[in-house]
Amino acid sequence: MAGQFITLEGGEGVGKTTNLNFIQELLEANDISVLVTREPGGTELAESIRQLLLDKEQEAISEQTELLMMFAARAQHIKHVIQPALEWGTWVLCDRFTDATYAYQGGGRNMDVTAINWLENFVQGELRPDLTLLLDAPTEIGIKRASHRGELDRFELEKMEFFERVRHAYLGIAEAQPDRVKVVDASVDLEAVQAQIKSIISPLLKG
Ligand code: T5A
Repeated sequence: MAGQFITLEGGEGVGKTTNLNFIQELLEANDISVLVTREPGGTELAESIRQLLLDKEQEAISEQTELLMMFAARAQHIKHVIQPALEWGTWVLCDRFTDATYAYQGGGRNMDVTAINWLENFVQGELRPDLTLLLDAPTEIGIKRASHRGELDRFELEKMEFFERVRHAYLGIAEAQPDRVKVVDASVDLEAVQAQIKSIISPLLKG
């Protein structure tokens, strides 16, 4: 049986990485083999692209370049990591995927969504996540949490309005695709966030 493809999404610092570990433990406790990965990244080449994308010290990256770099990294990641794992029956838990492109490049940067849609079909074929957890919190909360971790990257230096557009775009995706995208209130304490996540994941474990 093919593995399930689960993605975690949300604005900066909402707690994706923290909760990814929690979900991994939940699945492994149920004898499910899980591969944890992230975007942009997940292969050596894609991680190099990630470094370029997050680096704030280099020449300015145009919006088109940024979009193509996201999908170049994704193409590599799908071909060499995600697809083989799913075919093998391993579940894939991914920190961000194409919803992030719709939210950041589409929402944040106001890029044409038809271009993103074309690239999604070109790079992914029919591959889409089976389940997406959208960790949602007011923008200020996420930025505050992220800034406690140290130096900010190229995206984290964007203005507040940018992150508001990102959040709005994410919530729009969740509204349009309620079967796939489940919204988790990430503004509450970690224990309460994880209780919500557990109630979403548990039915999958029974299946
Ligand atoms: N990007 C990515 C695009 O523009 N387009 C794309 O297509 C893709 C795939 C990648 C950047 O690339 C952009 C988006 C991003 O800007 P990233 O590292 O994936 O960067 O994204 P970040 O949001 O920067 O990831 P972070 O690691 O910063 O945030 P997380 O993972 O959401 O947050 P986490 O778990 O590290 O938690 C942050 C802090 O908050 C605490 C944690 O302990 C930690 O200290 N915390 C809580 N505190 C209180 N209550 C809770 N409920 C808490 N949950 C976590």
